[in-house]
Amino acid sequence: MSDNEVAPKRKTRVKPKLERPRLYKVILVNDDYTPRDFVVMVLKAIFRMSEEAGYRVMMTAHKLGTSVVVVCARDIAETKAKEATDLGKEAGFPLMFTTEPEE
Ligand code: TYC
Repeated sequence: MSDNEVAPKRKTRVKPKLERPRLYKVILVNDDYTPRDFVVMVLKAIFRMSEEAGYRVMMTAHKLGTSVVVVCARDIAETKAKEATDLGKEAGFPLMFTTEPEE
């Protein structure tokens, strides 16, 4: 385009559509071996839960099989799930935290 030409005006607006990033659930999975106190300790240490909140989440997983611990950004969910699972592994327990996208 030479200097004295004018760029044609757009007829439609270009609006960049930024999808909101999906949130992820960290899920605590029950097992028959990890002591209850240890599960609560991990919930307090990794997820900054109070004793009461940790106990409630632990008992929900104990009774129902799984319990949602927290909902957050994917990278944080995956990092925390791994840190928490690793604490169990280091202590010789099969404690498991998984992640899944929220609906
Ligand atoms: N079921 C375990 C027990 O009876 C306790 C436990 C609860 C383990 C929740 C894991 O995600 C869990 N010792």
